[in-house]
Amino acid sequence: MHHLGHTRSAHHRDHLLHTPDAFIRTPLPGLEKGMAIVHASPAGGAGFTQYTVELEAGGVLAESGLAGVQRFVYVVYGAVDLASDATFRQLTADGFAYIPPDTAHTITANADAVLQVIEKPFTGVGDVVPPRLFTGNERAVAGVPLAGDEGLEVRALLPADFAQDFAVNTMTYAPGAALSLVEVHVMEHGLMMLAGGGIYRLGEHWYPVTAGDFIWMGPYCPQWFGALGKTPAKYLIYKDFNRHPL
Ligand code: UGY
Ligand code: MN
Repeated sequence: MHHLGHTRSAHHRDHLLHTPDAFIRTPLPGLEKGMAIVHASPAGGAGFTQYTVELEAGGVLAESGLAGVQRFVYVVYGAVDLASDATFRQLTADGFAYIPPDTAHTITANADAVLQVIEKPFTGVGDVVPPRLFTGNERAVAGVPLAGDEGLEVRALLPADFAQDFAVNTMTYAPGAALSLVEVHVMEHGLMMLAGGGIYRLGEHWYPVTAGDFIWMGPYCPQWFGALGKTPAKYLIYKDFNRHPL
């Protein structure tokens, strides 16, 4: 059906709301039998990339070939096999992998699969080296209440370690739960709504959001979320972390 010139997407200097009605699918080097929907990129003001990859059965995502770039992969739907020289792991729904820079690998779908992919150049500090490849599943990560709020659980998918120059968490809001303040911070965010919905405040705008929507928040973008509806709202959220801002 035609959208008659309307979209829920919005693009401002300090934030992007990217909704499925505006998604454009593109090929990418290293991607076979699959398409990418690029959400966040340096072209849009971000210091990282985040994109959705939709794979058919037998589809493969291989390394980007970009030197010094680390990758984080989260399985939104389906299952994939991650293979590198040293590793072979199956990742099922809510499974994830951290892949260090310059690591040849393939991610192969057994059946239709949907991934979130985040890439960031590794920022060294002192003699810190990037972490080794590791995998996990979000369902096995213990939730921690945010600031004592039992209605809002955070699951940290990456270890708290200065080797890690970014963080990826899930945040799960009980119906009616909300951030206790409007956050303003130097870190930027890439956010994919995984379930439920609510209202996201970004800068001076308030947006209804739902599963499948993506948000980029630039540094200092005022941000607040309140969950609406009868089921929990959940999102996957990236931030640059653990490095001096200068
Ligand atoms: O980690 C965060 O900064 C997170 N609380 N931000 C957000 O949910 N918009
Ligand atoms: Mn934040």
